[in-house]
Amino acid sequence: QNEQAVGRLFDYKIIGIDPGAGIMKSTAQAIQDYDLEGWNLIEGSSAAMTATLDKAIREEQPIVLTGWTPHWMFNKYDLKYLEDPLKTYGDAEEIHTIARLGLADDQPSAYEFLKRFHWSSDEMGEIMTSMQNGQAPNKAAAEWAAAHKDRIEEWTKGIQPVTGDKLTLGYVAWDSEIASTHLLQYILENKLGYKVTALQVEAGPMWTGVAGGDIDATVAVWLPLTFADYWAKYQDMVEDLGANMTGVRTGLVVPSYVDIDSIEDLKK
Ligand code: PBE
Repeated sequence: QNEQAVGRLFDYKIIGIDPGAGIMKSTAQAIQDYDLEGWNLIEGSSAAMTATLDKAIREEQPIVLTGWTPHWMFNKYDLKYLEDPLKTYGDAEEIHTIARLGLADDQPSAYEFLKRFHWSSDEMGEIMTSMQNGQAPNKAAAEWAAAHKDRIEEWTKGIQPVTGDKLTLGYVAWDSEIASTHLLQYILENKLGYKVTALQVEAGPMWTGVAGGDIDATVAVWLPLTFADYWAKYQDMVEDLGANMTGVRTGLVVPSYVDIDSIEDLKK
């Protein structure tokens, strides 16, 4: 490979997350679409990726990684999305809530609450930032709930509480979904009387869990693009309760000091 090539600066590596994530699939597609010959997409986890990012930034090294918004990393570091002229990462995405078939009949209170639940990326960002500052997810969620009683009231008003019924929420350990799932757990337990298991799984088992009925619901479904494959496969086996957040985004991200603006530039 050419000594001057841009890819060399980055060691031909895109730092990714868990292999089941939709963004890993979009990024494999981006490598094809943008003809990024010789580039490797590195698998890992959200936590490993942000640790690698932190180190690169401290050393002011070039790095390119899979990124999504909302995410605390955009508050903590000076980062930018690379332009995506081929729209491999689609346009704005939404985060949907899906439930297992039959939840509406079996657990109408949880179902109604999940259907109503809809918030903004700024609101989610407050929980993520508190987690990032070292607060445990359940504590961060409880604090957020205490500070936003009006929102909790909107989401739960008139819903009949239950007495200790069990409910399982599935999620993947992406920072955004850790935040949302723990908030839901908090509200379902403290306002609606459920006993909630927040089950951390990989993306594939999250979908098969809801489709098979072992998981009651998840708030971690990025559509239309990020989870297009899983959606195509499982849409008839789950119920879509609609978007819980709109205007979210995925793509490739670099620190602002990296002198590149578009995914196309990676090929140079
Ligand atoms: N994400 C965050 C996920 C969905 C939530 C963008 C990393 C993904 O499947 O890629």
